[in-house]
Amino acid sequence: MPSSGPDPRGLLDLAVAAAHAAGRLLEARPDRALTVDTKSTATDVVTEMDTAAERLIVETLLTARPDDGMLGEEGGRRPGRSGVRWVVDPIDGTVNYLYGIPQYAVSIAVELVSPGPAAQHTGAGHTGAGHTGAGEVVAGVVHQPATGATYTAVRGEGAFRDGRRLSVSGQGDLGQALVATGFGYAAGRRARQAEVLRAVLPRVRDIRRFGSAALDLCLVASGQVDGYYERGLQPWDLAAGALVAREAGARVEGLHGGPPGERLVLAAGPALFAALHDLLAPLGPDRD
Ligand code: LIP
Repeated sequence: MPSSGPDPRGLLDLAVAAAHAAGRLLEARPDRALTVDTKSTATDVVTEMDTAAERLIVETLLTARPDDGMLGEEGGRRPGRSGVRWVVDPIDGTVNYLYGIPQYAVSIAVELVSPGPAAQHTGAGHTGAGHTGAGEVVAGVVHQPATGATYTAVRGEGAFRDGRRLSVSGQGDLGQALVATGFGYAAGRRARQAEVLRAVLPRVRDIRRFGSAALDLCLVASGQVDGYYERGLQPWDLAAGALVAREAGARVEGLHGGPPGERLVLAAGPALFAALHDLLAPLGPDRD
């Protein structure tokens, strides 16, 4: 990062403040049925609280840094002029939130982008480990409002939960590995993902499907799951949690050395990564 660039630690402090403010809003949900819309399918939902939380996060970030770019899941998108872009998922695990299940998170990552056309890029999709199509993620926070847990990372400076350093598991035996995964919203993709799962399940200790990619990646970072894979993640699901996992010692990649992204995200400690990759690769987990 150019020495003249903004200090990632200061950017992280701002991200944590915005995530905590959104967490307080989300935990103070109204005592009535939430207004719910759908997106890609009838089960891909966005609630009024997703929208309100993103609005609060964007307002907090841009009040402090008005020239920054923004890529938010619920439409908070704008190019920037500062060389800094925020990647925001106001509720990762929206279905869990809707059902009152505490496994949901606020995910905010910040990337440094090269000024010029790339800085205008607001597309989804990762182009490399730590990149989100326009720059490199240098800091991130994943906050679980229901428990208060706050996962943080600055590139090159380790990963933490509530200030305590995290480290991935040393599990190297596939048959003893606890592996998290997730499923898409489209029936055809879910059927394909079930085929992959059918082949994986007998080969590992067990599977966990918690419902939040950002928290799944943080559980890899803390060693509370040994590995994670999922197809269909967007940059806002992935950006902060991938940095936390990598800074805790995980490999976070696609297949065959490719970058993590919508096609597939695979995360595990170095002792397990190759075995989990070689189990998955022939199954075509990156194809519908
Ligand atoms: C969710 C992901 C999760 C995936 C869900 C959903 P959202 O993100 O975090 O890993 O399995 O299908 O995509 O939609 O709650 O922000």
